[in-house]
Amino acid sequence: MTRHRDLLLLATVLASALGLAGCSAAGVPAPAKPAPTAIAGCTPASARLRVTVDANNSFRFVPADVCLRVGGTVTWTNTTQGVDHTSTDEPSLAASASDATIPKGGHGWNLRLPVGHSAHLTFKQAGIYHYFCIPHETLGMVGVVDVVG
Ligand SMILES: [Cu+2]
Repeated sequence: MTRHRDLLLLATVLASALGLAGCSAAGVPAPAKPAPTAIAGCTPASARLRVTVDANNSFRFVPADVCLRVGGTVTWTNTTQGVDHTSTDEPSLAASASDATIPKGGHGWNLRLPVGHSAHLTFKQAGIYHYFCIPHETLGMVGVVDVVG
């Protein structure tokens, strides 16, 4: 009986190892992260109506987390001297699916942010929007807008 259980355990471990090896060898992307979660402490009372996000020289959106009230506006500004950015929430353009999430009823976007330019967007649908910069997504240039009503 004990031996049978040991064999089962061994088989399970082997299957896991083979499964993992098969995934990385075939280049299959890692499973998507869990469903987007709200920004801690983001409530209608704490949410803002106007937020400016800098797209900076360090390939970051600052602030990366925005707690916005329904009907609020986010303005992205390229504050660099020579780096073009985008603000993009378009799943088909994302390297990682978890970097481009759109809540049900919401819309994605793709805003170009050349040096010295700004672009803004008004959010009418509550939910969590993960977005990224097309050329710098894999460097970690990602952000989230949590829209609460
Ligand atoms: Cu960028």
